Amino acid sequence: MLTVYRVGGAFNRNYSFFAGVSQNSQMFSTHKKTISNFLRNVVSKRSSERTFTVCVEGNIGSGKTTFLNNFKVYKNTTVIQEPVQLWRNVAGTNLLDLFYKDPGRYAYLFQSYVQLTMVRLHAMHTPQPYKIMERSAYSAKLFIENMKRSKTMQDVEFFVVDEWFNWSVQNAGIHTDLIVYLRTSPEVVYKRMRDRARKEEDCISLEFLTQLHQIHDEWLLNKNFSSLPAPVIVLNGDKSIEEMMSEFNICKDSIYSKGSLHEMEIGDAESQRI
Ligand code: TTP
Ligand code: MG
Repeated sequence: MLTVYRVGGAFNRNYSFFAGVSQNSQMFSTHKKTISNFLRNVVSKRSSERTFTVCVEGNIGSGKTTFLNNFKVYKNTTVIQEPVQLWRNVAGTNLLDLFYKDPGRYAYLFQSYVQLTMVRLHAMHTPQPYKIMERSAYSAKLFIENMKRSKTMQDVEFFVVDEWFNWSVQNAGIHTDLIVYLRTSPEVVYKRMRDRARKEEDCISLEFLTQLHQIHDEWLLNKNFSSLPAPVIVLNGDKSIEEMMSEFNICKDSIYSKGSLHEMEIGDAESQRI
């Protein structure tokens, strides 16, 4: 059964910490405690029952795969990268490529498959106590919402994929304990995407990335898109790979030490946050 954590008042107060709103020292110290307590609560409650699942979300090119790679050295953790390779070879067909070449024709088919592969990864039994995933079935929903808004997908196609999504959430053992949102600016991810040059993504425009950015923000920052399945940590994904290491360390420590963040680490990182 799905356990839904809603982000309540306590975590909303934390958000100002993550957003880097300037704090006086007293407030800052209160936030440190709140975050520690909050994460300790969430992590210990979930990990005592079953695998603790963290989903890393963010725009195309926000650095999700790189962020996940850092977890690979930990033997108590299963790292599940997004199955882009599967989408590129569906019974010998590159569905990702077909989708970008003819979105009107292939969006529904592509998103159906994306959703199936994501649900399978959620449902996959992993022996380790921690499971870190690139994206989730939830964020695949952001893409279909964007396709509906841009009329790439017909309303009825959206309806069917969305029904599958709703059914899966209720019945397919999908759960998330914590979401890490690598929040980026569209211009930064546009440049990264051009630099990495994944061939199927040649046609992606800055406008498209801006739409996806907005919808990620609606969901994970403004919390007015659809209900959140778990608490959210927002990190500044615009930073360089080297700078992201300090962000990673905070996440890692708070997850593995069941939420007990060390004061020094929080203090160090605060000034760098968005
Ligand atoms: P992302 O899921 O954003 O993965 P990424 O590897 O590009 O991100 P990062 O650099 O942060 O690791 O996108 C993979 C591709 O799949 C991209 O072209 C967008 C597309 N996609 C959809 O079209 N629909 C979906 O539902 C999802 C999840 C991805
Ligand atoms: Mg990736």
